[in-house]
Amino acid sequence: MTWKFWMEKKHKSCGTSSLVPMTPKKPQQWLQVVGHAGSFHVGDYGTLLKRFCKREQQCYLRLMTDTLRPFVPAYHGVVQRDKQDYNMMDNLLTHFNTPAIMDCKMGSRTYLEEELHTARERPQPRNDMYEKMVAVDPEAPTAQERAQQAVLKTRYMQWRETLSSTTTLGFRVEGFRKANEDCHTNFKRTKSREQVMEALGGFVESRTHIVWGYLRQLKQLRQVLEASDFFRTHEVVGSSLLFVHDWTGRTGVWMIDFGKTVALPPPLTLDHRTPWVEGNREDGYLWGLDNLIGILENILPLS
Ligand code: I3P
Repeated sequence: MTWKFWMEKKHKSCGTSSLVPMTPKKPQQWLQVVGHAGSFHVGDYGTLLKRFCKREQQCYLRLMTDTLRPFVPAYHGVVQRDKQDYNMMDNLLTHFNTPAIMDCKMGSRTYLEEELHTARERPQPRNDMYEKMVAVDPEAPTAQERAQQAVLKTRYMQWRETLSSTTTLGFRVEGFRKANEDCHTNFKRTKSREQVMEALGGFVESRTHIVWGYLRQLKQLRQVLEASDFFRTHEVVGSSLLFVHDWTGRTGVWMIDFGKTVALPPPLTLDHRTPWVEGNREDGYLWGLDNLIGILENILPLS
């Protein structure tokens, strides 16, 4: 589940949680980039409520005891609002002043192997995805898809992957919003290294110290990922890196969106760099992170 830009003032959350951070109570905002609108609410005490997903909850529970903990929003349990369950986590924007945010979807694949099996066993072509496809490229559907006016989700996801940099670089820019500006989400065709560099450059606006800040944090993250038990034992698909900075020069990078992150059957583990072939469950996450770091380094002026 990724994000779409929206902004919301603080709401009163109902339900309870055993762990509430003791940050001062002040009006909060949340900015969402691309994805399922209505999935988020701003909670009290610097928290964010995200529509409940069991798989995501399981990941957060495990991540809270993993070395990756500093790189994910702190998880505070399940709360209910208007009869809907939500996972409650830290609002990552709380400590920023009019932040700029960017969402990069990580990995060389954006659908789970199990989604591929389901699509074969019980194919359910979707009209909404057909419409999204022809809106970008009227020539993309096959004759059969055109006749059905529908495409399978896995086919749509694969098409999105090859149209963007997901297949060739192992990550893609989903969208960003600079401080006090409209959102930029027109990156479906941002594919080449040069195009991606231009998109990232547009987000950081030649602010070298911001790029240095992100690079330092991404390299720390890579080191921690390479040693993390959680990461070694999970297929991480459709997960994003959230980049946040503000005019004070503060930067932050966090892993978010674990709705399609799945524990592997022991003793299977992944290195997250080996190319995916069906059955090996590899997701290309670290390969994508290597490329992202390399491209950000190229944005810096030669010294
Ligand atoms: C959506 C995007 C989301 C995916 C969603 C797609 O396409 O790939 O990641 O949700 O599937 O529609 P787009 O970015 O082109 O709008 P999941 O990652 O949760 O599968 P959905 O429509 O089934 O929610």
